[in-house]
Amino acid sequence: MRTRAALALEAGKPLVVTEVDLEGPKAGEVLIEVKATGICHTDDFTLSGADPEGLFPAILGHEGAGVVVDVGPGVTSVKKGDHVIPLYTPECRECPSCLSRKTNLCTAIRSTQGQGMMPDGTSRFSVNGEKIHHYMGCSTFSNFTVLPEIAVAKVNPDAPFDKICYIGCGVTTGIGAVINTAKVEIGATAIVFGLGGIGLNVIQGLKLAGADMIIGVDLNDDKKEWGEKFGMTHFVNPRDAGDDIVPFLVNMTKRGADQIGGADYTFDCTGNTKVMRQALEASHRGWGKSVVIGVAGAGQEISTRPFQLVTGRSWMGTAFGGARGRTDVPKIVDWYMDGKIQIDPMITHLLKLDDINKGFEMMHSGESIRSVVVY
Ligand code: NAD
Ligand code: AHE
Ligand code: ZN
Repeated sequence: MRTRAALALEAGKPLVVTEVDLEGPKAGEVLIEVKATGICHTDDFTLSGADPEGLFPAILGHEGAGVVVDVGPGVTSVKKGDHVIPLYTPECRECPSCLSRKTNLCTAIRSTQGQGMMPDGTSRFSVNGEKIHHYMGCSTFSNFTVLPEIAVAKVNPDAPFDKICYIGCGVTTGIGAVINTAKVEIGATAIVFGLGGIGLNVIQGLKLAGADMIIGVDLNDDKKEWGEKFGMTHFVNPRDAGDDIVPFLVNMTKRGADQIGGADYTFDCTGNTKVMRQALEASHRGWGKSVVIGVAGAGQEISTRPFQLVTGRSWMGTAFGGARGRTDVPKIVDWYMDGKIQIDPMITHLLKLDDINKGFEMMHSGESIRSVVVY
């Protein structure tokens, strides 16, 4: 079949909206009509050329929602007409990682996914016979796409596509980082670095978990109002914090008889390795947990004095908020439908596929929180 898609032809160049050829689903695969897709900073990261796994030409996009329109042989868990969210972290429930119950990082199809292929090592997308790579196993910047059945979560059919697509990455990553990865408790103190599409969901997760002091840090003062909407109690612009933001934040979080500062939990949602270090060092001596969420480019490394870890801080990371997609994503959709979490205010712009490059521009300028393309 033919479908419209935004093609990433080469690094650093705008996407090109065009018709592409799409083969139907093979064994164990499903064909999805994508109804809406968010634009995440990770799409921009890969398009920029900084992603060591980035492949071109490709169809990017990994934050979608849609309907199953066809299934390949042997598919049993979903059927035509089901509403689904594509999962860049699948859940096969059979691999050693899934069975370990210690991680959400299913390994069933990770190697072919990283090569921009379906599990059989081929691509379903092409233009004039030339292969186009899949991206993160999802390629939601195409009106129709093919995914393995283990990489789709069946969700409540009443849920609006243009909102729940955000659960395909940003919402789940932010809230999951708090609940699944950091396991934040009632009364905790926390610092969130970077108040974009992910950081605001970390704040929303901290509020849900019952954190007391929630400090947001961003270079953009407009993010103060945004953070406060979701439960942030204090805002710091690093430019107003003197030469080193770490002692500033440690001082802000001083409490107890010994007056040792530092937050119980810190989260990097910037992808900046210097900020990751600040986040670790602004966590509390003895028990602080610092969670890396941001993704950094090829060749970038994090560093700190080992003393920071010797004195009891833990440096951890999370992908997709530690969520097991087929199990957890339907529940998060229900939380949204039950009014337990907010999504609507964070979706600041709805775009047509033809205008997808505007979504990237508004992400760069800080004008948008999430832009969503509606097909
Ligand atoms: P975004 O562009 O919406 O937000 C980034 C925010 O960080 C902006 O508000 C920006 O002003 C702020 N910022 C940038 N540099 C800063 C600095 N030095 N100090 C303080 N604030 C700074 O991006 P997003 O969609 O929220 O994504 C954030 C990061 O998370 C990206 O690196 C993205 O690739 C990554 N990500 C990771 C996962 C995962 O599973 N680990 C999932 C989604 C996104
Ligand atoms: N390809 C990059 C890493 C990118 C990365 O870490 N991606 C996250 C999801 S970001 C969603 O917006 C992820 O799921 N990581 C786990 C995995 O298996 O990729 C690189 O640096 O090579
Ligand atoms: Zn993402």
